[in-house]
Amino acid sequence: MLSRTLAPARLTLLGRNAGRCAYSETAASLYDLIVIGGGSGGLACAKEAADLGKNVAVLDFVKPSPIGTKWDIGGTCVNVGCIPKKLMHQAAIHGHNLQDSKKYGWSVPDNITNNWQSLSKSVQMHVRSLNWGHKVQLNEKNVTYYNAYGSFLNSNTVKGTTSEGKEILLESERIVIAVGGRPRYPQIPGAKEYCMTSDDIFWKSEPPGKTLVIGGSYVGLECAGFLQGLGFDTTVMIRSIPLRGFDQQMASLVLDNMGTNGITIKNGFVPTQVMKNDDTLDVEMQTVDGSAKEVSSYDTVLIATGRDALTSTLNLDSAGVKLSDSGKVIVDECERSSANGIYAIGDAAQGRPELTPVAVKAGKLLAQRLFADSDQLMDYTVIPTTVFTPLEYGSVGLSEEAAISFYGEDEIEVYHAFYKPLEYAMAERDSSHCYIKAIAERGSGKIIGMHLLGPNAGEVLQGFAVAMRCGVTYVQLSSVVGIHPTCAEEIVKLHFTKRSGLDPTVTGC
Ligand code: FAD
Ligand code: NA7
Repeated sequence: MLSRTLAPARLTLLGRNAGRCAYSETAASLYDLIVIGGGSGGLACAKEAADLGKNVAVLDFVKPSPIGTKWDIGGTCVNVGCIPKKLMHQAAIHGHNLQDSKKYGWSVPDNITNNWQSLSKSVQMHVRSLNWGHKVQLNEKNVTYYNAYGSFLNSNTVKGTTSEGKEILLESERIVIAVGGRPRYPQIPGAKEYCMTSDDIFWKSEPPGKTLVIGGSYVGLECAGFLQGLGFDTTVMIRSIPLRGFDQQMASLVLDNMGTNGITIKNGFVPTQVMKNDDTLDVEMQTVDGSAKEVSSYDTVLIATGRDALTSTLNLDSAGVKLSDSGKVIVDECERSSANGIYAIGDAAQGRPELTPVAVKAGKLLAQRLFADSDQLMDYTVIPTTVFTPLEYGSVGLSEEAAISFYGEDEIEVYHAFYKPLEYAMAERDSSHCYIKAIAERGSGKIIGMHLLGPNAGEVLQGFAVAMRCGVTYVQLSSVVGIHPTCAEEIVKLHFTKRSGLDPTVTGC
């Protein structure tokens, strides 16, 4: 058992529980569970443990970004990730639909424009309502919330430090690290001084104007997509391949579609310097092999070159927690770190898909294993996700490349189709990138990967992910009657194989 006989040098208690500021003692507060990080995973774990009757503390603290953006409880997803991103994506879709609506008989002016101030204000208000909702929920569940930065003193003592430098000590036999990550900056002059990241863009009050997005992955392509959709001249700089880790045929269709939508793609370039020039930013860039250099001016430069787990300031050595080379907490299948009683979930844990529902589920299951005699582990396989580019790309299971390398080309069958969404037909929208691919094991027919590029891909693919978890085969998939006229029905109608070499373009109804 833990003792309460620590001798903290200076303790000011900061907890807010059930609306009360409750403390002014000199001993550490004892909890059944301490969670460091009040984001997707940490809050889910804390609330589940509280529902199981446990005495839980959550520490959440946001250090401002290099250009000073800060936000409240809820973590990346709520404040600077999924939620504001999806809302801005939705705003861009509204613009597109307004243009289409003329074909549907609506009178719409030719030059419709988006008001960034108004959009960002609405987005920020929604985010603040979620911050408030999280605080209310913690309150209702009697979870003690500390707006304090947590670090370890030893394997069962955490020190919380507030923005005013006040300190508190907390003790528990069980501590969960759920600190997430923050954007990584390239080591070039001007990056931190003049550029912004996804931590800033949603909180920017002035319109971004002509924007360069650096980075060809998930975050970079999504941000570039909504910025262009909102009417800003947008360029994406990609140093090697787009959407590393995703199916590369799908990734190149995503990129082609973005190019068709008017986004400039600078392939094979890296930035070397960002300089301030009156009101604009001059970006010096060169090809990856250094053979060509150029300088271009932008109003905003948005860096999306990856994220680092926030583990370096947790004083993990004092607790015996080991990190991987990439700075993430090494965990086993039970989310246990190398230190007894210390666990890690979400983006800060090694080898976990960096997705909100993954962190949430892992957090809930961990609390159930710790406090409700559950032995259910988190299953990190067959996790669906969607990249919210202008044309959404939903994916679950293996990419074609991964399926080939795992099974061999002769052992898989790829069913595919180019299709035309009905809503595109009347609006005369380009549908040349609307494409579906289902990859099956050739022997059993079991579907091992599904990829959809089209409107509402996230909504469509969720149900198919359920089928995949149940081990659906191609024969079962094709036995289902479609819902007509939808894009989703094209998945159950797939019949052309890549092997056949036939044109997979869907014609007729
Ligand atoms: P976080 O949500 O990052 O929470 C960690 C919290 O801990 C933060 O509040 C942090 O400030 C705090 N903290 C850190 N260190 C300390 C400390 N020492 N003491 C106290 N508090 C600390 N995922 C999806 O599923 N769908 C999407 O559409 C999607 N879009 C995204 C878009 C963007 C732009 C980004 C950046 C991410 C997106 N993600 C998306 C990923 C998703 O946001 C993360 O996977 C998820 O938030 C991870 O949850 P977490 O609990 O591990 O960490
Ligand atoms: P990712 O997925 O790590 O991708 C980073 C991208 O940035 C990728 O295209 C990299 O190219 C590129 N990159 C990395 N360093 C540089 C430099 N120095 N110069 C130019 N380009 C660079 O990060 P994201 O931020 O997109 O997403 C992280 C997670 O957040 C993601 O999993 C989501 O769930 C949310 P490379 O492929 O290495 O050549």
